[in-house]
This record gives sequence, structure tokens and C-alpha cells, in this order.
Amino acid sequence: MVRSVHNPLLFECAWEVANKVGGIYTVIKTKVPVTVREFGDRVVLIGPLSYKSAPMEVESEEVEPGTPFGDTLIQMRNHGVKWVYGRWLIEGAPRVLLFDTGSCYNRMDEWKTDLWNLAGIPAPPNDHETNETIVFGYIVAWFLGEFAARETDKAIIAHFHEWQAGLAIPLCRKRHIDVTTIFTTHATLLGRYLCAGSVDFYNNLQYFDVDHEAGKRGIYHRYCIERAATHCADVFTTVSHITAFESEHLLKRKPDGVLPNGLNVVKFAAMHEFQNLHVQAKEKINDFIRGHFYGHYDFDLENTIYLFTAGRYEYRNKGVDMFIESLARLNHRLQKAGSKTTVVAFIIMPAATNSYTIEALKGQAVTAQLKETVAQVTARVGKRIFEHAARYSGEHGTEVPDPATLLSKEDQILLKRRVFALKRNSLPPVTTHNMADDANDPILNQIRRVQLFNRPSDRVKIIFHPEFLNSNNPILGLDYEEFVRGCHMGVFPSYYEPFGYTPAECTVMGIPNITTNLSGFGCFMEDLLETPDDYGCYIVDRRSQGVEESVNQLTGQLMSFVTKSRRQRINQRNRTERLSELLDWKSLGLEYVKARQLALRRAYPDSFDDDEPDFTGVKRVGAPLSEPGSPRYKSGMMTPGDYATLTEEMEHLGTSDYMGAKSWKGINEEDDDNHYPFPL
Ligand code: G6P
Ligand code: 1S3
Repeated sequence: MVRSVHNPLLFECAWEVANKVGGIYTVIKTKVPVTVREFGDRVVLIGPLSYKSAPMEVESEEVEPGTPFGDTLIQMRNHGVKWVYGRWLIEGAPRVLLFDTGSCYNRMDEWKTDLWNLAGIPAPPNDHETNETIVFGYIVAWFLGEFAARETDKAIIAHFHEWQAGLAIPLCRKRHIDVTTIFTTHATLLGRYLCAGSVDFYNNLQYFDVDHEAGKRGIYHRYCIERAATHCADVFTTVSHITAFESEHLLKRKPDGVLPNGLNVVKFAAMHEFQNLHVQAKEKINDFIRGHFYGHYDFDLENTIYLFTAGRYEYRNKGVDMFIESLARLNHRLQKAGSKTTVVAFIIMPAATNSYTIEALKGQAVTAQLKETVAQVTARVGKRIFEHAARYSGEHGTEVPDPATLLSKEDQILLKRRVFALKRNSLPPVTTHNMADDANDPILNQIRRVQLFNRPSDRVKIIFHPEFLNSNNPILGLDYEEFVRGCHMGVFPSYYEPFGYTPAECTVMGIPNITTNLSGFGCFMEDLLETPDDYGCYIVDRRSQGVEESVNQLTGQLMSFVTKSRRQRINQRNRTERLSELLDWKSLGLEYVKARQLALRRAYPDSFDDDEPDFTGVKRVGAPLSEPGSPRYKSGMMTPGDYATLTEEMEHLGTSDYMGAKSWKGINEEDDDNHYPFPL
């Protein structure tokens, strides 16, 4: 009997379901509300069971015996598979199923042999990540096989994210399990490895000997899993056109379409609310700055601009090299112009450390003490003024106390002691932590090379915080979101960035940002907006010009931003915030809808007429309405839904069809002098 495609069941499977590692967690979690709105309880998310995080993330529930789902899981448990089923405690409260890979390690050798016999994929003994991938993949395929045998009425869509969750796809295909599969890559293994080295990646994409390159880097077996998932999936997608292009060449399958990353955008009722949040969060950053720069706090915080970059520590891929070089040039330009503006640039990237430096802790302690002392002294001064005024006898000239008597001798001594504690012989440190490998740290070495040492004469100061932020942090006690809101601009000049959530998050918070046309987000915005700069969405061209030119372009963008007036910054924040609708899952979720439709059509072509109405019941979201001062969207790009290209025809189109891929064939091709102006 043919399954009904009208109310399909959906299993969405990722290593980061209820298990935060990186960006895929954000994709899955923020997308849940729209997925649940469409599927209700017909969707179940599948991930690995982490005993550390699961109790905080999931409220477990019993499965219902007598149902295909419940019986499958009970039977698997009887065979020794441990799992937790319940509700993920996030907006939308989706059903979630977490498998304990550890409970099946006794079967690993058997499964590795099977994988070799079935697909010729080798599995070395000591690669923990691959072991996890194999065990997880076999458990998920086991589950899907058993479930599909019990549930025979409804079509089943199984959507997998990234290679670590993708092994079940070739297994489903080989075992002829009646599910339709979608595979979404959020990067390619080889792309990430190749870019992190000093390879001219984009000019050579077509020419890499992929097996050889994977073998050279010791990732051949992982690459095989990724490639098998790519080729066995009914529908193959990725997160941006640039990664689609990369996938076509490195994974040897042209993606069926692009599923850009969205966010769960929460709009404030009034515009000024997010502006107010900016001032409140900025005041917390100001507090940190006063402490960190104690003894050298000789600049005006009212005329200080906070820039930041953040993400996983991938020095070259995330463009930190270019950021620091541009900061040095910006410093020079501001000094030459005699500017009074100060720029503080934060780098928030976790690295191995041995806790905070004494200097960083001391800075916060001495300023906190000073603040407390000033509060006590102020209270005493206030009391003296009150006492004096209350005792007014009517004698002319005695209405206000003599200011010289307001500060007692003791108060003066106390204040002097606090002020003396602010004396310091060293410069404010460029990092807040003791680095485990200070001498070889690429970020610190680049800072040393460009000599941005937080000298009083420097207009650009730098602070490397090698740990993710959280509000319990004794030094910079803000959550990431609050920190972003308090900054003026996020800078992400990535070389390898399949999508890039950091600039997207800035945008929805109304914080202007810089990306590149080598990042999925940058290409996405460039394709949608006619004049991105006007909306605080600056895009550095790292594709058609040499590195030197890109660094200069970035420096120019920074210079033009930091010399804006406050009014101009406020206006720009308003415009940036208005772009958030472009990044909302409410519209971008439609690309997932299309991917699922395509998967169903490919698996059950006879269930569709050509003029079949949209059976999912999801209505296409119209174009974002343009308000005065709103972005002008490029014609023909009126909805993000038009942006991706999920069509059957896509298969037959050439490479040049990728959006934002105007000059794919020749990135920097003519620039023989494309050398880095700084060491790699
Ligand atoms: C928000 C507030 C304003 C404040 C401004 C500071 O817009 O609503 O009251 O003056 O932030 O902006 P700035 O860019 O100087 O941090
Ligand atoms: C990947 O995480 P990353 O920082 O390793 O997936 C993210 C979610 O799709 C994406 O935004 C990012 O660019 C990728 O690189």
C-alpha cells in the first residue's frame, strides 16, 4: 500500500538536538516553533543522549505502548538500547528522542564490519567522533526501520543535519527502508580543513583531488560518511549558495536547494525598546572598561565605540587575522586625523586558558572598591547637606553649607587611598586570561605583530576574551545577547563561513555588522539588498579583489562607521533592526517546507498531480513590506522564498546558477600578487 503524503510524519535528526555544540543547535532550536506549528506532534527530533545536559534540556515522558512509536522503542530497549523520550524544554516544546550511544558500543565492531561490507567505508579504531557517528547512525537506522515497518499508512520524512547525523541515510537506502530522506550540510569537512590551512580554496575548488586531500588530513573515513549521506539522500541541501558551490565540487553532488538559517525573531512593540536595551547593556560594558583600563582610563566613554568579533576559535576561517590587521590600520588613521574617538575592539573566542589574569581581576576589584567608597562618601556628604539645611535658622547667607566642609578629613583619606590603588606601571592587558599557550597563540601573536598594546596614544584598544560570555563571569558579567546589544558593531570578516549566525544575530538585535561575500550570510544579504551599507549590513569583498584591498576596504568601513555621529548610529540601528524580518523562520522556514515537498515527490511521485495544491497547508509569506526608510529589496528577490532554488530542474542547471555567485570562476584569479599583508 502506498503511504499517504497528506499528513506526513517528520523525524529531524542532528547531533546538536538538545546538545549544544555550535551553530546547528541554534538552527534546530530556533526553527522548532515553525516546525511544530506545521507538524504538531507529528514531528520528533532525534539526537544523542548526553547525561550531562539532557536533564536540563528535556522533560522525559513515557512512550505509549500499542503505538508504532512506543512499540518500536520498547522493543529496542529490550535489546539493550537506552534512550530518553520526552519534551525538549524550549519554545514549541517539541517531542524529542535521545539515544544513548554508549549503550550500544558492544555492537560497534559488528557495525563497523557491516559498514565496510555494505559501503566500503573504513573506520579506524581510535576516532571517537567517528565511533559516535557510526553507533548513532546504526541506532537511528534501526529505529527508522522498525518504525516504518509498524507505521505503514503515513509517509515518513527523515531529515538529517551534517555528517555526524547522516550515516543513517546510506543505511536506510541500502536496507530499502520506506522513508524519504533529506540531508543538509552546514559546512563540508574538506572545506573547513582546506580553508584553515593556507590553501587558495575558492580558486581551486574544481581541481582538488578530494580523496587524496581527505586522506592527507586523516579524515578519509569521515569524508566517506559525509559523501555517502550526500549521495544516498533523496534531497540534498545546504545552508547557502556558497556552500552549495563548495558541496558540488567537494562532495560531487549539486545540492537540490539552499535552506538559509533563520532566527526566531521577537519584535518589540515599539522601536525605542531595543534602543533602550542598547544603552542599558552598554553601561555594563562601560563598567568593565573602567575597571580594565584603570590607571589609563583617560578617554571619554561617551565618545567610545565598541566593536566585537565572536565565534569558535578558527583564526583564519573566521577572519580574525583580517580584523586585527584592519584595527591596526584604523588606529593609524584615527591617530593621523587627530580623532578624539576611542574604539575598543573585543575578540570573544574560546581558547585553552588557566583562568583570569590577576591584572584583569584586580582592575575590576579596585574600581568596584572605588565605586563603593564614593557611594559611602556621597551618602555622608548628602547627610551633612541635609543636616545643615534642616537646621536653617533664618540667618541670611547660611542656607547652603560651605563646600569645603562637606568632605571630612577621613573621607578625603579614604578617597585618596582608593585613588592611589588605581596607579599602575603596566599597560592594560590585551587579554583577560592566562593563555595555556601564550607564545604560540595566533591571535596574541597577531596583536603583538601590529603592536596594538592599549597604549594611551592608541585610539584603538583591544581586548581578547578567550572564553564565551555568561552573566556569572566575574570580569565581563553579561550574557552574549546582552553584550551584543551593548556593542556598536559586530565584525566578521570570515574566509570560510557556510552561513554565519553571528552577523544574523546582530541584525535582529539592530546592531550593524560587517561580513564578507565569502560567507553565506553576506551573500544572502547582498542578493536581497540593493544598498546593504545603508542598513548597517557592510560586506567586504574577499572574492574579486586581493587581500590587501579587502583589508583596506574593511578599514574604510570601520573608519566610516566610527566617525558617524550618535544620531547617525541611532538611525542606522533602526534600519538594521528592520532587516530582521528577512531572517525570520516565519519566512525562511518555507525553504524547509519546499525541501520536504520535494522529498515526498521524489519518493512517491504517483501521489502528486501537477496542479496539486499545497497540501502542507502552509501559506507562502508575502514580500516584506517596505516602509519609509526601509531597505529596498532587489527586484525579483522579494521573498526569501524566491531566493532558494529548490526545483527538480536545479539538477540540470550549471554552476553559474548559484546566487551571489557572479564571479565564481575567478576569485582573485587575475591577482598574482594576492599575498597576505600579514603572516598566515
Ligand atoms: C539609544 C538610546 C539613546 C542613546 C543611544 C546611545 O539609541 O535610545 O538614548 O543616546 O542609544 O547610542 P550610542 O550609539 O552612542 O551608544
Ligand atoms: C556551521 O557552524 P560553524 O561555525 O562551524 O553551521 C552553522 C549553522 O548552519 C553556520 O551558520 C556556520 O557558518 C557553520 O560554520
